[in-house]
Amino acid sequence: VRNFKPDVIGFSCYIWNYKETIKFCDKIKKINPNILIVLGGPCVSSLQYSKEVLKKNPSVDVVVRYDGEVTFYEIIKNLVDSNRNFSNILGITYRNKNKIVANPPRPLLENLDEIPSPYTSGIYEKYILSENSKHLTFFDPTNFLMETSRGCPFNCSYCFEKNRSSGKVRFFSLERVREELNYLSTRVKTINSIYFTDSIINIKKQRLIELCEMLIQKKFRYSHIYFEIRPEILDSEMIENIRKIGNLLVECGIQTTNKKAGTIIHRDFDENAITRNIKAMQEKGIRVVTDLIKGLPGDNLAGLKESLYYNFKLNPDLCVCFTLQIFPGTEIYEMCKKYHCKFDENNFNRIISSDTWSEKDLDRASRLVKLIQNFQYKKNILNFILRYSYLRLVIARTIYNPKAVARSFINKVEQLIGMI
Ligand code: B12
Ligand code: SF4
Repeated sequence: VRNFKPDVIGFSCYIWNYKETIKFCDKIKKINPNILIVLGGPCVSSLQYSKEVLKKNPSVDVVVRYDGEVTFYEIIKNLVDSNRNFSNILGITYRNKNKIVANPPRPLLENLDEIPSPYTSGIYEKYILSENSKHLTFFDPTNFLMETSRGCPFNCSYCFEKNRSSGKVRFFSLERVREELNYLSTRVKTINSIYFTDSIINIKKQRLIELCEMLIQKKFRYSHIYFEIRPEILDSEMIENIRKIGNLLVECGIQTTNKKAGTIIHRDFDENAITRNIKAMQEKGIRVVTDLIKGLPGDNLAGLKESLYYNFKLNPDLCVCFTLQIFPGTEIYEMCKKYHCKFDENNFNRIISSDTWSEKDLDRASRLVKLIQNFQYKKNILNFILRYSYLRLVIARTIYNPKAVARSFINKVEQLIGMI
């Protein structure tokens, strides 16, 4: 900040970096109070919370709510043209002298292709792949994020998607996705992984099939590909196309098998469809990770044990059981009073107790989950690494990028030692 002397600094806020970000903002303002500090990201995007963020943190000047590209551009343009008059910029909450002002929401950008691609526009190359970016030591430039859609038609009460897009899913055109993948396959030397950020990649069957065809290209056969999927809405044709990718890891949200909790979070457990489709993927050798949430309102220790037992029977490559986090701007945040949910603001908003969960039970649940996950990890790691597709991947990566392979091997050994 002292050397570069910026006029504006923007931060992306997620639940995992929000508190640290605020500390940064305070330090920046001490160095130069004239720097405009803009926050964006899911953690600060809800209307109500954006006001609270500004009220509690005098070092923050503007909060951008939800989609940021056009809004951030307008803020910068406005700074250049009219010197901090933000009254006409939609989708922001900001400080105007001593008042906190929330402008009306910005209508959703319908044509996502209007957003310049970070890859094909050359931005990625300029700032991340170039020699000038060597100082970004925290950043592994062999891992890539790809976004082919935004939004989700479901409305799980713990998730912020509903407020962001009111159930609407918007898509980048497949031509653009193809161009981005072409860019990666021709311009980037090592692609360790591609993580698709789409909330539900299988929301449209034909698109998924076309995407799979793009990924079957030779260049991506040596990279890890990650999809987030709703297993209930898969079918055999989708599964067959996913299989062809070969080195794919599919993450399936199950969250809970408990009926009461499922109703509260608007996520009914469709046992037949989930079991059928996960089994079908496993039979075809697709690696599956299932997700559960512990601490949901309506659920309890006995309910969680049933969810874990169901997952155990499914025998996925990994079952991850997260602790419920209560995000501002979600329905569950509003429901806290009704279900007496207490959460810890100093521990990433993790649930502490509720009507159906005592602190003791949550603690027992955490210990149980740790035990099961350790056991499962040790049991499955051998199956996992002996799989043909994985061995092929490791051999190819060792030839292409021996340093990266050595680094990830050391990480894995450290993890294993930590678990023992
Ligand atoms: C990829 C991803 C991950 C990856 C991260 C990889 C990486 N290198 O970033 C992994 C798998 C590691 C991950 C893990 C977790 N994740 Co995650 N993840 C995502 C996912 C699927 C995509 C994020 C993304 O890049 N989206 C695309 C970009 C373009 O969208 P965006 O980030 O929202 O940004 C837009 C706006 O918010 C805004 N904006 C963002 N920043 C800024 C900054 C400025 C200045 C401005 C003006 C605007 C702006 O403009 C952007 C463009 O419109 C999202 C869900 C989703 N579909 O977005 C969840 C999501 C971000 N994850 C979430 C969570 C909860 C987690 C976990 C905590 C889960 C858990 N319980 O353990 C972990 C914690 C990770 C950690 N570090 O501790 C939540 C965060 C909720 C919150 N309130 O913060 C999300 C939103 C999922 C959800 N629906 O609830 N995650
Ligand atoms: S949790 Fe997944 S399925 Fe549910 S609303 Fe969020 S993105 Fe959609």
